[in-house]
Amino acid sequence: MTANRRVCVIGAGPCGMSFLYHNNQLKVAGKECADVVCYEKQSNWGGLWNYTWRTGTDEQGNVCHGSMYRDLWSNGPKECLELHDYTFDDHFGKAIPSFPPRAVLFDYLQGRWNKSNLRNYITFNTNVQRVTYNKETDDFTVMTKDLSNDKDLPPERFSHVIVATGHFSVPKVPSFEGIDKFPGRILHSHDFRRANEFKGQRILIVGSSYSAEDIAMQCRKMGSDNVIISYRRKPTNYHWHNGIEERPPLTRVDGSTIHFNDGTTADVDAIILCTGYLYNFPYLPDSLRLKTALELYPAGLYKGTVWMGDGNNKLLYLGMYGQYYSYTMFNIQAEWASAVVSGHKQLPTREDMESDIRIWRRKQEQLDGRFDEIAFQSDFGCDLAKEVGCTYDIDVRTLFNKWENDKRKNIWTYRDHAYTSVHTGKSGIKHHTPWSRAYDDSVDTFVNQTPNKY
Ligand code: FAD
Ligand code: NA7
Repeated sequence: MTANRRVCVIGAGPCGMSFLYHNNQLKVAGKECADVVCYEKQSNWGGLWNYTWRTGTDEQGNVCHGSMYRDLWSNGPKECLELHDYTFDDHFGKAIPSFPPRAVLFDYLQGRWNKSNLRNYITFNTNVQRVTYNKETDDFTVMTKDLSNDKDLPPERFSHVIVATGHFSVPKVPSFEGIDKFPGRILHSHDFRRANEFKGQRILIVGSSYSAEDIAMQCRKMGSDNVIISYRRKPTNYHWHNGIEERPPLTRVDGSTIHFNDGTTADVDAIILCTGYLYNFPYLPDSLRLKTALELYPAGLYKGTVWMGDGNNKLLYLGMYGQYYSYTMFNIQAEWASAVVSGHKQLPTREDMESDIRIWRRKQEQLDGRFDEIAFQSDFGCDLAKEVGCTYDIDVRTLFNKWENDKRKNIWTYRDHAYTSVHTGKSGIKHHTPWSRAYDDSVDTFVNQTPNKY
């Protein structure tokens, strides 16, 4: 039963797919649901999890979406992103270790999507070029392009638009004095594809967040000579050893010599800018466009979702926060969004929505460090869960706290720990090879626990 709602979902990554999943669940249950079309510019679903070797532009000459690299393993325990209605045991039929490689997580996601035949809702190789809100008719016009045939398609009208195009694809690239004369390779983490390329080299990593710590370890693991991580405002404060060290902000580059603001210098062969990403929605006009830095609760979105600018509450964003929680948060947010879109959940008055945003953003201002941030995002997830009358436990802050503590104890071994699923009560098994010596990231080697091939 469709509820006279025609919804355009932009992007078939984990967020867009979560929306398709929940709308389909309503349909299967015989409840009112929306008529949904999802446009995906790539030829497959999965968003960032759909690995590409390409950098720069894709096969059609558009900005390459992918930012993941070979040998990328989950940076959080799988038990923190496990879906209650489709556990890892359900998918693989057996216990697996807690920190899977990218391909294993992609396989898991696809299992749930295939089970509900969600591919049917997606129009692939189709780029959303422009979205406009029509005040008179209170709906949206969406302009798309068939990328395979280089052809603009006729405009389509929709009652709602769901923005699910991610925010880790357009690199934020700062400049530094003298960097233009640096003789070695300079790249942003968005274009990092394989650490082997940097074997035997001395590497400078700029930035101190997730990409910085993981790419530093990847490079050392694959044989880089040594790695320096240079922070701007906050050091990672992990106990770096084994060829990785942390230094303060870099002040200038002089040939291959890097100068840091404590007066020290270092000679390096390559610079990897792990300096984060820009939110980028080139298909949205200013009145519909979220403009923010990376935050846990960006301004202008009720429940992190409903756009408070133009669009009469019918433009919704998914996944636009900094992400401790990922799949489970996308899932609950999409469940909430599909309830709103299909009319099962009414929005409060505008004043109440604004006041709710203010409360969350005030709480966000008080946060001090990662444990606080984990608690904040857990509360946000629980709030959405309460809104949709969710009966399972979405709150895995205890697991996230353990994870953060494991990293603080030893950053090199945090991926070797096992965690217990809140849904099955079972623990992940120990992997046959410690992460620092595991060179084969294939599904077969990981899931079937066959020993290292290399
Ligand atoms: P995306 O995955 O980015 O998907 C967005 C989709 O929108 C893409 O398919 C894209 O092609 C499509 N699209 C974009 N523009 C258009 C357009 N104009 N028209 C049509 N389609 C369009 N999360 C974890 O949980 N664990 C991890 O270990 C982890 N590691 C990460 C490592 C890296 C290097 C990065 C960058 C992120 C990592 N993440 C990780 C976080 C990741 O952001 C989420 O897991 C997830 O991919 C976000 O899903 P999304 O749907 O919001 O966005
Ligand atoms: P993040 O988390 O946005 O981090 C960006 C880092 O880059 C952060 O440490 C910033 O320091 C630093 N940064 C930003 N601008 C500069 C300049 N100008 N100079 C020096 N350092 C700078 O991005 P990531 O890529 O690490 O993570 C994004 C996702 O990818 C995440 O979900 C992971 O799972 C993988 P700051 O603290 O702002 O001073």
